[in-house]
Amino acid sequence: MLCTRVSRCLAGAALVAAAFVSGSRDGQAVMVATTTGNTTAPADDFGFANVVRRGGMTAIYLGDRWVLTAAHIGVGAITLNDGTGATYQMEAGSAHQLHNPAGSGATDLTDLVLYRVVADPGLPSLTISASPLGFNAKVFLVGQGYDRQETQVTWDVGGTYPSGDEWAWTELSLLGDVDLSGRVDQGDTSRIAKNWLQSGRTRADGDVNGDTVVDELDLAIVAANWGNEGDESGFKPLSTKTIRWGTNQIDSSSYEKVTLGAVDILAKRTTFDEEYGTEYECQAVTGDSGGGMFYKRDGQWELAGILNAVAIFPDQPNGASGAVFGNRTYISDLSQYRAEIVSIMAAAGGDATLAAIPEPAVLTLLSGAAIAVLLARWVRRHG
Ligand SMILES: [Ca+2]
Ligand SMILES: [Ca+2]
Ligand SMILES: [Ca+2]
Repeated sequence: MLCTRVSRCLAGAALVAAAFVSGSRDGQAVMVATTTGNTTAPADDFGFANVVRRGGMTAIYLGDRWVLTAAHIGVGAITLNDGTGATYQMEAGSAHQLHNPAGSGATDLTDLVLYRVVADPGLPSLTISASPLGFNAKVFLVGQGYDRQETQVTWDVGGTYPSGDEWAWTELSLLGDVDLSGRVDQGDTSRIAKNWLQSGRTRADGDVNGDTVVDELDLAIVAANWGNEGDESGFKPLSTKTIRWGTNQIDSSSYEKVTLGAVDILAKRTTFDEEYGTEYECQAVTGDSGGGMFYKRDGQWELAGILNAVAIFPDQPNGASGAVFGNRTYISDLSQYRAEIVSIMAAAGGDATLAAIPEPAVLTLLSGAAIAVLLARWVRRHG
């Protein structure tokens, strides 16, 4: 049921291909609910170094000088995420926008582009998934999206919430919610009463203001926020970006055809879950376009997808630059595109004679570039 509504909303809503310009383009990451880390390869490395910067967005280095990214962010030089800032220019005329498979009922072209860089960055080659991921498959998502603020935010949402598309968001203070029930209420005053005038206490004991003493100052904060109960919660972005990985699970069994402006993608979907999330539950945000989805099948890491789009709530604060629980990430299912990728790469032949000649980063050329961001809105099923 929900799938139907989402698909309809994605198709019917005005998908925004916005010119997104920011003064800071020096890095970007998926937002992870449980950490602001994950900016280096995990112990079981899926291929973190192959995730590179493409302007203010992300691309994946496949091997043999080939790069794969989202078509809507455009082709061009890539910059490695290894601290050297080594940049590799695109080989002129090497770009191929990929096609949806015949018979898929989708548009001819899709939101993926494959191209070559002029020199070998010396990174390993990736394996592209030959078969789709199943429901609940645990995946790693990685990209150069906005960093998040440290503290989780809760909003009261009015307007037509929870249906319709005119939502009015008001940030709430749940400071007095010392028992973390999601509401400032009697559970919190009970804790305060139990520890009344005690010192050496923590927030969980009722010390709301952090002076370690439970007293009328804490009670006053609880009173001021009494009854506050959030409708939605999530994270606001910082202005900085970093390549970061997170985890999630596929929550669609087959691929979905998702329309992004003029093209369709055959996509897998993840949802940013507050409860029952994975260890590093994550959501793609602005800057993650072109990032990768990695999956370990029978002990072998695969590149299973490319991050293309997100679905966010109506009038969501910070748009696609923030992450609210319930948001979704749409990821091209590369098993649908593998045959074309492999045929293009094979036709060009390998090139072992090119030495690795990294050029210095030219960050000034990248800053201020117009970058398309695809936004999708959907209306959440309630209850
Ligand atoms: Ca409470
Ligand atoms: Ca106190
Ligand atoms: Ca999830």
